[in-house]
Amino acid sequence: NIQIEDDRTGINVETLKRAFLDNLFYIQAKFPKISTKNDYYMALAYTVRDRLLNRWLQTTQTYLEKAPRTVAYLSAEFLMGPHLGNNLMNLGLYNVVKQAMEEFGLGLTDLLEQEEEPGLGNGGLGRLAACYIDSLATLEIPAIGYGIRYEYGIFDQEIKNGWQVEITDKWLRYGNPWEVPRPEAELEVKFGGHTENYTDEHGRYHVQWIPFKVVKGVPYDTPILGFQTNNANTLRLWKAEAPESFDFEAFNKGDYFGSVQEKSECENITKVLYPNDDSYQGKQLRLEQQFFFVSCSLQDMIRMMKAQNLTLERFHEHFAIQLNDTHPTIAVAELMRLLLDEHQFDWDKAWNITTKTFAYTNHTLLPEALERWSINMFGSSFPRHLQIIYEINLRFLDEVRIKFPDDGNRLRRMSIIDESGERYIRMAHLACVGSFAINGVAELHSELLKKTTLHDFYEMYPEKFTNVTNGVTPRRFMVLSNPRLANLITKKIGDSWVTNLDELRKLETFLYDSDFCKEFHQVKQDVKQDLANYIRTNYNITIDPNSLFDIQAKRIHEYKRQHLNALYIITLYNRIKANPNLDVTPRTFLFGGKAAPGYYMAKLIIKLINSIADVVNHDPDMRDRLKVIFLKDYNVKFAQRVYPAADLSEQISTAGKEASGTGNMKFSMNGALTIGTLDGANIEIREVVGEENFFLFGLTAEEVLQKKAAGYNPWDYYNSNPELKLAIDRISSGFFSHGDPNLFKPLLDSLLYRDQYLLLADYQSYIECQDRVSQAYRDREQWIRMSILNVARIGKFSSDRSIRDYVQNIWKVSALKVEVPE
Ligand code: 26Q
Repeated sequence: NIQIEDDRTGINVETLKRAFLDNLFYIQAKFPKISTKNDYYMALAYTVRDRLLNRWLQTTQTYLEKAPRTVAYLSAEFLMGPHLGNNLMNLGLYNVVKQAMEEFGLGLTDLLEQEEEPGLGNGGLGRLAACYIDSLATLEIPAIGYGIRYEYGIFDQEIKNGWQVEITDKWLRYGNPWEVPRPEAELEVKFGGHTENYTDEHGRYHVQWIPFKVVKGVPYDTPILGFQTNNANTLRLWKAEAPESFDFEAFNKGDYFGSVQEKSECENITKVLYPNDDSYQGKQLRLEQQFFFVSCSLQDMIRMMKAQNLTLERFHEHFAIQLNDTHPTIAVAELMRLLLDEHQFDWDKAWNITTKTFAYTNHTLLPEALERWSINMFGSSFPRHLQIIYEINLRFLDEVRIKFPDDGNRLRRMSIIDESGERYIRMAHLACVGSFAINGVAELHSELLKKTTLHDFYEMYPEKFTNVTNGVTPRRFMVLSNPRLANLITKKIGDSWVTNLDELRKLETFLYDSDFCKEFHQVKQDVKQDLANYIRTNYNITIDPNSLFDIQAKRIHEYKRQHLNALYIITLYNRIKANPNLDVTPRTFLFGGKAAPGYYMAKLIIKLINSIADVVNHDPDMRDRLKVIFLKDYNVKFAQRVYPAADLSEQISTAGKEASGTGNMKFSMNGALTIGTLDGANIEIREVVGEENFFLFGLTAEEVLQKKAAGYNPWDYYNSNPELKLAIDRISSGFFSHGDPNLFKPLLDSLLYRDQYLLLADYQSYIECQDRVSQAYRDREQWIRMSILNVARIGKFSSDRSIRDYVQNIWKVSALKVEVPE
């Protein structure tokens, strides 16, 4: 007795099966017999998409009609991860779809594996944007994510002979069922050229920008479902295309190749994501990417207000625009230009609107990561914006002079234009001047911003500064990625923790419930077994699920100190070689992460880890007590396998360098204990989980500065610490490089002659701490209790809390519940 329902919306098993076959036939154009796994994935993706469209369109409609205050999250990166599983979970369809697929003999996990994730980001900053739009939708807050639809996302990483090799990420190869192109909503973006002045019929003076070229921006929309709500917000990503209006054929008569070339130059703008993370390069194309998506997004917002019959005088009341780092900061100048030149506002009115619209999040203190654009380059692409920025700067410096008279050095330091040599625009300064709020991403980071990088701006505008500690979504990083743990938790405390993560505290009641502890331990063992199986299948290496899984997964960077971890591995290796019967706690060291393709030292660190792995994994003296594996192509999809399986989370950056970190939160949420420095959000994690449940080591941020000021000499540590010396000598002897003493020389020279990130200073503290970890792991019952307490007390680090902080302290927006008629 099957219920007849609409094939596009029905959610019982029979209807889902019918809809699936229907999509396989009508969209993939395949019979089951000749279908590939990917055909099945696509058919299922469309089946799920059909079932979210009504929520999405109702949400769009409701927002349009009610015109609520809306958050626009501007980010050059959105590192979304796979959509299918997330959407199934949010719709509450996971189990019924799993059953439907099983009745076809298809495994849902197999189909989920097929999805090629949109890797439209580098790491922390891009993934944060993805967590935030998840929480915005779940909290039913009207919001739009604006970004770039890169044709090629972050490169795929392969490892050849121990070295990283980059492969183009062709994520759109098989089509993207989650996006909807909206060519009817295209916009135009100008580049280059010059400006002209004119006076209108009222005698008013105006400036007009005559561009050298015009590029079309086409929006591609992706629905972002909230967790079990009707609200489905939009992620709107812009693709650059050549405009037809610009008649290349006619313009370049006889020059067919020339005209095709100009077209493809337009499309280059959104061709590829820049793969640098925390180090900036002054490339013109990158600047053009930033302006392109910013201009499209601002024009889009203005258009929406027009469609709602709202006056632009109220732009700042209708939109709160968050700048995800300085990457979209040219928005300050572009909104001014739109208001001044295209909507005839006077300066003061335009500036009032602009500075009530923007809020700026800073993600880094590293000076080499602060964006600055050479005046010549900037002016050649954006002549009008350069004028506007000069004017902003003149007026700003007048303000500084009033507040701090006779302080020429301060003026030079604070100027938006760096005039110390070749002239540059300092984007962080523009962001500070143009925004009403400025925040760091963890308490320490926000304090350091006020004390160091943005100190002058803090003295100028103390009221603008706040902190919003980062958070991550427990939907993707617990419920979806670790269903065993999620089910156990729900069995004990019900399921409301998923949207109210502080409720995990209730788990503390079961701390001495031995059945619960056993089950909790069993979950961890099962998940570790899963990862071990994966590694056996994909790497042909056997690892012991009873060993301590010690994981460092993040972008490779010297400040993150993957090579400090490597020095500990070598130390353990040396100890076992010296005494093969040593009673050591078996450990499996797992690494994952990409290096920026131009970052030589980071690539050498990958080679070092792989070289150590080669030796350690094949040395019979180790008797399988030590294994080292570098897991290739770490991305969101793979991260979801990794976090649940960790016993120990490595968060070992030099204090004061990691703004926040977010992997630290994801590991801890899944019951890993942290070995970490007092850096970024580690400090706050330790505060909430309790210092007895966190392995702390290393210098503090303050001590790091003192040590450097006092004339730090790494040789002192090398010469006085025999284990450290032995570890370093192992590398320099060529022991890990088939006798070649030169291979790792650049890395060792950097450690011994400079050691910018104080590995040698922190070495002893780190290995002592690691030895405490090994001891602690032997008392498994106590370890499990520490692990449970990490989960129970991690509620603060839900991105729902972060978004509530932004809403209350910065954006001042309200939720708007969407009704969906049956
Ligand atoms: C800038 C200009 C040109 C090319 C690339 C870039 C660029 C791109 C990405 C610069 C920086 C990034 C990414 C930075 C990043 O991911 N920072 C991390 O942000 C996380 C979220 O706040 C923090 O948790 C991390 O501590 C921080 O390193």
